[in-house]
Formats: sequence, structure tokens, C-alpha cells
Amino acid sequence: MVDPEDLAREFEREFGRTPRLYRAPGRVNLIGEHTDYNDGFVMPMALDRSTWVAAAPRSDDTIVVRSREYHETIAIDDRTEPAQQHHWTDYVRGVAAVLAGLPGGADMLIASDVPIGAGLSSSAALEVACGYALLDLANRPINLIELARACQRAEHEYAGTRCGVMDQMIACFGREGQALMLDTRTLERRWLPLPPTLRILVCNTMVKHQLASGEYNARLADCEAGVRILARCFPGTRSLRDATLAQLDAVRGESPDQIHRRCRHVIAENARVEAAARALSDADFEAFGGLIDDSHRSLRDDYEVSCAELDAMVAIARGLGCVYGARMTGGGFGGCAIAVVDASAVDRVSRQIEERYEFATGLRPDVWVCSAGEGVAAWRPAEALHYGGHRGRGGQTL
Ligand code: GAF
Repeated sequence: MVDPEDLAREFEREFGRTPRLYRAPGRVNLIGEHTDYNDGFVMPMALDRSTWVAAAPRSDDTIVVRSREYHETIAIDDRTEPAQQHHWTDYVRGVAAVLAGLPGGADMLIASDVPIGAGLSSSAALEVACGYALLDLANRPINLIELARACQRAEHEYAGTRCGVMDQMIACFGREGQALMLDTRTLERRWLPLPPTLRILVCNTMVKHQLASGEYNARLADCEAGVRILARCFPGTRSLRDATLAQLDAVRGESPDQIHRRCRHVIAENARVEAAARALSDADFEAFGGLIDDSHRSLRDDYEVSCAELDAMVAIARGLGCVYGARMTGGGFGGCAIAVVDASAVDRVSRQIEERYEFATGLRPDVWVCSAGEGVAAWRPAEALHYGGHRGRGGQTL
């Protein structure tokens, strides 16, 4: 875990000044996968793991950024350099470019607790933490919706993934102990308290996911093709959010099978998110878990974004008692699954998942209980109880 005091000291050694500190969380998505770029519903929760930025203003316009994870220091002199250099600095350059008109440069030191390439939205955490830091250093007012949109645009234009807005929104708006029910069309937000009798286990398959591989954008293109077919018969259809399964069936003869299955996933998943929100509010965990299971099957068979290791992890979790449901989370093609587990059994379940997954695949997974954390913020010492390495040393405040 990142120790913010250590990070501040490292910054002082590197750059010779006292930094301000900022953090933005990664996320898991409970349900509502690949719905956000279809104007649909999602239900993410922010992780209690974050990307941290220590930063101070510079007197010139350069952004000098150092990453602890990549052991690299890069100077970004020209924020209009061609997009997509396939380097981690694309996210920083992108955010700085999209937040056009920020005066002056900055020195930045970045460190992260969010595993990279694990489908836990480390890139949105990096974008949002850097964007927030740059705005704050420039004494600009911070509108979190505008920040989330700017970071999404940076991801489109500088990282080449035409993502939805879920990851950036939850990195901005996460709340401790609660999941977010987000309508990605209107950005209307509803908070769903996570009951203390339920635990969310994050199960990292240790297979890196490659969102930029083109598969993600290919799914988006399939959805757009589906909308064009639907709109010919049902002119009000602007996105898959507007369509029903009955309408999809009505255009069955005109849709190639692959397009039909992609659309079926998105339309059914939207309905599942709404049903899951009701089940969670009613404390009906069996129903909630059943929807999570259905979501995985649909992502595996119709949307085809799972992989053998994710399927193995989910099957192992589902074979254990006291697990209500399990599914892949995030973009897919590797990364993490979640298991929704009765709190009384969480230690046993996580041990069994670790053992059985390693036995089945030869890979040692990372399995941990995740509590919903807070969205982006400037870090203040009182937060040390919740974030950063201090928990491991008795949880004292700084
Ligand atoms: C990735 C994207 F960045 C999100 O916008 C979302 O589409 C997700 O995959 C799939 O639900 O995390």
C-alpha cells in the first residue's frame, strides 16, 4: 500500500519542494458491464485502493512526471504532441491537454495501490488523480462531472479506448460503504448502501487484460451496428438503452448472429442492473447473486469478453457455500472476477478460491475483501486510517 508520508518525502528528495497530495480510487463494477457506452446503467463501487499523486507547481510550462511503478521520469514539454504514444504518460498528457488552458507546469510523482492491467480501472484513477491535481495546483474550481468527462475524452483521444464514463465517474464520486447506481445517459446517481453481512471478494486471475487491444472498440462497433439495424424499424432508437428484447427479436432476420448476441447482452444487462438495485435495497442477496451469475454467463457467451481463467475463477467461487454470485468485472479478457459472499464465511471462501484456482490453473491469484472507498480528493492526514500503508502498522493517524 502507498504510504502518503513516504510519497511526500520521496517527492521532496526528487524535486526539492513540499508537495500537495491527491488520490483517486480504482473500482470494481458489481453489475452493468459494457452498458456505459450504450447509455445504460452501471453499479460500480470505488475501491479502498488508489492512485496517488504528489505534486507541486513549476515556474515553466513543463509537466515532469515520475512513476514509482515504471521507475521512469518523463518531461512533457508539449501537451499537443501527437496522441497515443502507447506509453503510461499518454494518460497524463491527455488529461493535461484536454484540460486546456491550465497555466504553468507541474512536477508530479505517481504511485498506485491499484494493480495495473487487472480490470480495476487503474487508468481512470491515474487520469482523475492527475486532472484533479492539475486543476487544484492552478487554483481552478473543480467540477467533478466536467473532470470525469475530460478524463474520458483523454482516454478516447490519447489512449485510443473509446470507453464509457463509468470508471471516471466512480473515481470522482465513490462513497465509503456504498455502491453507485449510475444512469450513464443522464448521469443521475443513486447510492446503494452495501449491507455489512455481505462482502465483495476481488479475485485477480493474474492474467493481464488488454483493453486497448481493439476488442473493446470492436464491441462498441457491434453495438453501433445493432442500433442502426434497430433504428430502421424503431426510429426512436438512439442507443441500445432505448431498445427492448422484443424489438431485438423483431429485427432478428436483419441482424447477423454476432450483432444480435452483443445487443442481447447489453439490453438484458441493463434490466439486470435495475433488478439488482432492487434486490440490494430489499436485502434479497439470493436474487442479487443470481443476477450477478446471469451477467457472467451473458458476458461469456453473448458478449464474448471473458477468458478461460475468468471462467475458472467464477466456476470455483460458485462451487463454494455462502457465495451468492460471481462474475468477471470490468472490460474483460483477463483481470478480475468478483464474488459476493456472506460475511460470516469470507475468510474460508477466499482461502478456498486461492487454493483451487492455483490448483486449476497453476497461477497464484490475488484474492482480497474490498470495502467501498471514497472518490477523488486532496489527501489530508486524517484519512490515513482509511487509505495508505498505515493500516498495516496499527492504523495510527498521522
Ligand atoms: C472498461 C471501460 F473503461 C468502461 O467504460 C466500461 O465500458 C467497462 O470496461 C466495461 O463495463 O473499464
